[in-house]
Amino acid sequence: MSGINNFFLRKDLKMKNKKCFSFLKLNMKKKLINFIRFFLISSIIFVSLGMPIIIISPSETSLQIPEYIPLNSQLGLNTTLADQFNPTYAYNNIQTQLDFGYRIPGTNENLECANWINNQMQNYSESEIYNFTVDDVSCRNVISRVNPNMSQIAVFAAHYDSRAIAEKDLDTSLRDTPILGANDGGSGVAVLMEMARVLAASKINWNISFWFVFFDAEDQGNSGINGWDWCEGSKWMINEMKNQPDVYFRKTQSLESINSFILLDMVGGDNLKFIHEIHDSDELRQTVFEIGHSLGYESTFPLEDAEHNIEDDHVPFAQEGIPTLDLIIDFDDLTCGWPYHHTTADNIDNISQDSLKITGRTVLQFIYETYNPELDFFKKFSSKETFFSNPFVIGAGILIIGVSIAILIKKATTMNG
Ligand code: 1BN
Ligand code: ZN
Repeated sequence: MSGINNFFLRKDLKMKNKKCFSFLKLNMKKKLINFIRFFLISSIIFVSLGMPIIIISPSETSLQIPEYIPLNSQLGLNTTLADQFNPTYAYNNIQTQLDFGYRIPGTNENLECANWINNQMQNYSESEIYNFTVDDVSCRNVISRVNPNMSQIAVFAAHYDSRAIAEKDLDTSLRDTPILGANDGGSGVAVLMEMARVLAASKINWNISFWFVFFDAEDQGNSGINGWDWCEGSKWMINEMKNQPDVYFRKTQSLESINSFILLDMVGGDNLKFIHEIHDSDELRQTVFEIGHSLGYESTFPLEDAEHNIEDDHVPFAQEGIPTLDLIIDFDDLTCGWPYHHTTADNIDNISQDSLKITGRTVLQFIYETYNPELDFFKKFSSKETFFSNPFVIGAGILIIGVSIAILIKKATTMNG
């Protein structure tokens, strides 16, 4: 009896074990299906989060190559926008800045220069000063908006501060003295002011806003002022634009409204040759450089060249996905034709009106060809920001991979146990 009982008991136990085992199997199967489901859904979310970035960023969105229309038909003038750029006016704008003296952040000379830029620009635009501090030193950026209320914005920028030390001067006894910054700072400001004059006089019904931005505190990194970094003014501005957009942008505008950002830095030296900067939009560079070629300035705008990495005022904007272009020379190459970078020889004697003209004419021609109001769409330039360099996408990717690994580890340990 007990033998029979035992037999049935064992059979019962076997049945129970079998049931339990198949239940476990079913459970694991379910878990596996759930895991695959989770993985697929996460992947779909991951890809669809990135999709808008892929869709928005490439250039194909609204490509329209404008046909050149002589401006006299729009302006009633026998000239083009580029032809109206007066290099002597630009040259005089440099001289006026130098007349203020050294425009080191926090000095009266710097303040007077900012006020002069702001007052001059009020003749052509709505111009405002934005105060900020770096280590308790008062600094200020200037933004001048031509045609300010449009939903798209083209930004043209330069820095107006001059460096506190001439650390590369051949005369070592002068390396602690400040530089005048005729080219390094002054030239970009001067060309922008002359461009603004031309644009305001054009009376074209632009349907884009033009911003002329004059940064303070760009040129004090590497012990220019102790403890300061390069580009303090532009870093401060981009943070403020993100934290307090209403202070900067008009209705319908945001950071995404910026169609292009072109920085002019050291555009007034002899033998002008602009570099290819690594943070820049290849497309924006190609567009501007080809226009330079079409105007006959082939050596200034080389279509093929090695890439350089310069931490200039455009970088904080490029890092936000804005298409940027830094028009700057290879200042470290002493054979480049302008060997006066961060020396006391960065003065008016080493400024070329021809280089100011080449830069001003090319950028004005870019404006005309890209933002001509007769175009249905403005070209959308791709930026260097890519899908996989977007912090949001990187974060989502890390999260998914982390959760997947955690689930796999948990699975492996429960299976072993
Ligand atoms: C450009 C002109 N810069 C300064 N004067 C920016 C810069 C940043 C230069 C880092 C060298 C290194
Ligand atoms: Zn400099």
